[in-house]
Amino acid sequence: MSEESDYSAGQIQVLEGLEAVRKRPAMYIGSTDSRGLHHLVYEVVDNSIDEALAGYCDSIDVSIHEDGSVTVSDDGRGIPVDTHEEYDRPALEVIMTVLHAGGKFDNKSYQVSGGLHGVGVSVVNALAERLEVEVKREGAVWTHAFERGEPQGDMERVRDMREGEENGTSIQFWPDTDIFDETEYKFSTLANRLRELAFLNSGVAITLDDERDEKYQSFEYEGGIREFVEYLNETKTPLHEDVIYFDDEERIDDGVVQVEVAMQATDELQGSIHAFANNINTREGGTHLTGFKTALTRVVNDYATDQGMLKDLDENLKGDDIREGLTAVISIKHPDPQFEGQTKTKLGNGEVRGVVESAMHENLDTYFEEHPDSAKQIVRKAVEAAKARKAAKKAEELTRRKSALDSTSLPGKLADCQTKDPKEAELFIVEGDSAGGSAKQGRNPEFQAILPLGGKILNVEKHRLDRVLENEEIRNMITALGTGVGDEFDADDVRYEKIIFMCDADVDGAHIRTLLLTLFYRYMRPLVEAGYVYAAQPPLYRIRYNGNTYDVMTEAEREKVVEEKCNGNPTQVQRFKGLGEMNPKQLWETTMNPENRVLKQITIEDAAAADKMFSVLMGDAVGPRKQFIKDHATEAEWVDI
Ligand code: 0RA
Repeated sequence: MSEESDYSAGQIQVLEGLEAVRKRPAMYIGSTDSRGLHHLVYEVVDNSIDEALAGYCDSIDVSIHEDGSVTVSDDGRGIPVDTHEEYDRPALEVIMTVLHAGGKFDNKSYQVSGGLHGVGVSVVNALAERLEVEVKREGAVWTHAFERGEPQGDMERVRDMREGEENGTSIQFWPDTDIFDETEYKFSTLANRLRELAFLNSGVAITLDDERDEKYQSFEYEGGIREFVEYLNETKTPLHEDVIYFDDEERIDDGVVQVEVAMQATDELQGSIHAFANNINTREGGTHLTGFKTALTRVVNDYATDQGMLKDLDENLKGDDIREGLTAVISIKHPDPQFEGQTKTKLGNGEVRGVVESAMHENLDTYFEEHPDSAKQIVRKAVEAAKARKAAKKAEELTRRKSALDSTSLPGKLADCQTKDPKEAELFIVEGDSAGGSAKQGRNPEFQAILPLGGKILNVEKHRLDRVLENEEIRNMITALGTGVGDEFDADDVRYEKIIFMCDADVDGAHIRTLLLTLFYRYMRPLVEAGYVYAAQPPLYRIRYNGNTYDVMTEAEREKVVEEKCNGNPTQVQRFKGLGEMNPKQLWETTMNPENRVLKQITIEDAAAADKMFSVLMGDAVGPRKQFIKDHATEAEWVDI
């Protein structure tokens, strides 16, 4: 008898199902890169979390082993081991091999269920070179192994459970190296998601043990998303001590929607609102977030009006005013969530909007009545934001050029170029008036414009747009660019499609370049995204040998030139300490002439990194600042501390 004929019709279907997963893994887990790899762990953990939500499990342990495999263990009821009638096989085998059999295979065991793709643990099995399950249940220990989804022998009853031993499930899997481009698990990636899950499911203890280099973390938060907000605000300055928190639930047609909200205002300028649905981070937002925002704006405005706090502001607070510096976590649990959007992280269920709105109205109103000090802090902060918004609006209008051809309004310090074609025109933003002078003499005036920056520009991290625009250097720059700023910003009006920061190759130069990057990232991001922003790379050394001249950027290059071009002979080396040390001709030859120069195009990641660095370095919290400096000590490209 051939092996195939052992298979029943049901088993053939199972094999076809697993084959489909292996053929198109991305359809089931999103991708086969590092994200997909990590998703395997999340999928298994989600099953344990479901068991916790059903009230049967309170600890989950994840281990990364030296051989690249991962084990997820929980103290839930254990995967059922009795015979599944339809398949006439142990339920454990059915759950591990039948697509979507998961936890819901018998008349909806659970109210709610997570899992971004909701695909179930059989998908993990199909994409694992090997997977071993151990279940403790019904007084015994049961094991079954699989390879690429296929059962290896039958489920075995290994032994009786010992006294005091708890029910539970333990799943170890080895990701299939034929499927995944990347097979190395990252501790921090797993830790971040597990921490998030522990915040979202209060009382569940989750541990992560990395046996590869003995890293270990455990997460357990009795306070749930209240503690999540405290964690997010750890490096910030809250404006009221308490974290505002409520939970509520509402019946809908097919069950109950649970709503949980936690929030706390800080003195930051950036707000951060995190919305989750069934433990999934809905980065694209959705109906729960919309309901939250609408109700927040209403409740805060009503309270502020009642308290007479909007008198010297002749309008209502806008949503953006209220959310400035606000940290919030919204978590809803729904019996049948619909995920939409590009990355399937947008909650689509229409009824949720109203559910969250009315939960907010009832609970936040009450909270404000009972905690007037916190309520007033939130309103004061929003009023301040509204005033700044109005002041900025006026300043924005001042920086707006009247028309594209109107050069009378250009700043006096700008030496403009002759061409009016933005595609050809270059603007050099130069550190220091003396280097600015050399650049003006050295440039090609046909297409190169020069704008010197006198002192340091204002730190944009610490101030809102109204204060930023009080700074003359910044106003000059925006006027020269022609784009306007804020609501008035229009990238299509840009007068130069190459905007080149030219700063000294020293600490101050790095600082100024970082400030400029932050400014562009915050207020003129489309110019960075369009690839219009560059950093000039002035040389550090000029080497002369045998009538030849070599300009080099780094110490290593200097050594290389001396070795290769000068045969290791002693050479005449000039070190440029700053742009100001180069004469106009040198500046042209080394840094400005398109034939020789090296420009570094600024990517959005560069700009975001600069922005992040400023938030941390200039923020009020000392701990994160020290940590940041430690972490980045070796890669101090933009800053020198
Ligand atoms: C199906 C049904 C039941 C539990 C589970 C699956 C289950 C799956 C996993 C995966 C990891 N840990 C798990 N724990 C449980 C319900 C069992 C019952 O009704 O007793």
